[in-house]
Amino acid sequence: MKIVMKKTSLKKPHMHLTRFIKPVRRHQQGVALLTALLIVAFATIIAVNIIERQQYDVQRLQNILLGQQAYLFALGGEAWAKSVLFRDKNNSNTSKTDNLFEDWAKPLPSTFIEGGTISGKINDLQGRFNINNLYIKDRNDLSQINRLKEQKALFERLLRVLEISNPISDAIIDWMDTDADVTFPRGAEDQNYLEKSAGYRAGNKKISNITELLLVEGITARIYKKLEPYICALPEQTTININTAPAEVIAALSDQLDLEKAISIVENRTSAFDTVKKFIDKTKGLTTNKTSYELVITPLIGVSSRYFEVQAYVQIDKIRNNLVSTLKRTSTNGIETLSRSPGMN
Ligand SMILES: [Ca+2]
Ligand SMILES: [Ca+2]
Repeated sequence: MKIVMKKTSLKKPHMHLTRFIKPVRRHQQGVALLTALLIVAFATIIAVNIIERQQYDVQRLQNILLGQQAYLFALGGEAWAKSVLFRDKNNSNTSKTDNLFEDWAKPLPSTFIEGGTISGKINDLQGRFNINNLYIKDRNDLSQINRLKEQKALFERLLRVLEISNPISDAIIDWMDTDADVTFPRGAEDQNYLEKSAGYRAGNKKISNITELLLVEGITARIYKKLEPYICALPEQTTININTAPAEVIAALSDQLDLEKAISIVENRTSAFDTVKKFIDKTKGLTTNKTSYELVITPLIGVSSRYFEVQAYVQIDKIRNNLVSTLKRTSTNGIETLSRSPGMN
């Protein structure tokens, strides 16, 4: 028996399927290509972001390193100042007085350093009024009361010279004294400060940085700006060095002086006064009552200084570092750093 296999044709339906499948596959391939392109595009965007971020991080790191380098150079400037002041005090020709003809008073001109420049200068802080001279520890101590009276009168004369009409001295005294009793008539204590929208209390201790004065009742930014070049905040009572004080401070030393007379004193300061007496002898001709002039001015002045300020300016690339340091001469003629702060330029 012959089995006849019936030929079945698969060709026809297969061809039909192919015709059907081909457009679908092309469509899928198109989608896959688009997806791949999108992934590449996204990956590129992410990669670009990462690179940009890395570049930003690298730049930031570079700036931090340059900033640290600039700060170290500024500390070098401070060390330079210390060595100049040390030499001054340990040389018999320059140790007796501190005056503007000495080496320390000559600014350090802009000098090249690796990658930039450094410049700096030393200012005598005792050429200014020390705001902590208005600090009184014990109001029962007559000598402290008398000293405060003299210093308050000096400060109020300085306010007049600077044309500051707000009576702010009582509020400064109250800010620093340890009690909470309001000084008559213009004082201010805790109750004045607690009433403010962001209330705070009086410092009730010596001022460590003159910017603190901006918290004191009656001291506006305008008043502070006028006062700032002529005041300092030192940890102990100090006299004013008549060899370095500007005319405004000299004018405030006595009621019998004024800015015009003080300018002539400063302009004629062609060499150092090595004693307070020599300064008084030279200037008393400008006054009407020589005895009272001498009496008032003697406890207020001196011819040398223990406190100095160093300003160091460093520029490396686009990075700038300004450092202001307060230096103190120790009793053994050494120099120590009392404080450091970023300076303005
Ligand atoms: Ca000196
Ligand atoms: Ca007080």
